[in-house]
Amino acid sequence: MLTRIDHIGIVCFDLDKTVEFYSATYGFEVTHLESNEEEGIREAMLKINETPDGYASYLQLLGSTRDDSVVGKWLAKNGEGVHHIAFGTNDVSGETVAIRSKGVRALYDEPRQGSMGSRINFLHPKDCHGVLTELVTAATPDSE
Ligand code: CMX
Ligand code: CO
Repeated sequence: MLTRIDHIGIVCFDLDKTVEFYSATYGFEVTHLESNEEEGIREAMLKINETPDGYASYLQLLGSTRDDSVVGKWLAKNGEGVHHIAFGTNDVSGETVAIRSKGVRALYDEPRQGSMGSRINFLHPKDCHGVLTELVTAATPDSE
């Protein structure tokens, strides 16, 4: 079962300036910062609210450290803006199998490591009416 919006992924040209915008304009606070050199991504997680399933919803602000990263390529083609939506579940593997059986392509055979120790997979945007969709099992309830 998918039980929350885990996060909205937003790609930005300048991560620090965008964090400042979300903080100054809306009062959202960064609860986690992470870099993934392999993926060429820097990210900030801003917690929006706790959710009834014991976890939380976030904005995931994504910056690129390399032009050839997924985020770098997206920026070159589309500029900054909303990049993906992520749904939370207790069982990313089981959900991926169930959704794949409905004819939706998952990008990875097995879940991979996501931010804050989560396990994640992605559903192809072309099979989801134009929305890149991520499935997330968080590491611990309301982890920060
Ligand atoms: N949302 C909607 N559509 C998208 C998309 C997105 N984020 N990214 C690509 N597309 C569409 C493009 O518009 C394009 O459509 P057209 O052929 O009609 O023009 C098509 O998909 C192919 O796009 P592309 O630019 O050639 O991109 P790629 O196929 O190389 O990559 C994807 C697309 C989804 C496979 C790639 O973005 C990917 O592997 N994503 C998963 C990893 C990821 O997004 N990491 C960053 C976030 C990390 C995190 O959340 O933790
Ligand atoms: Co994400």
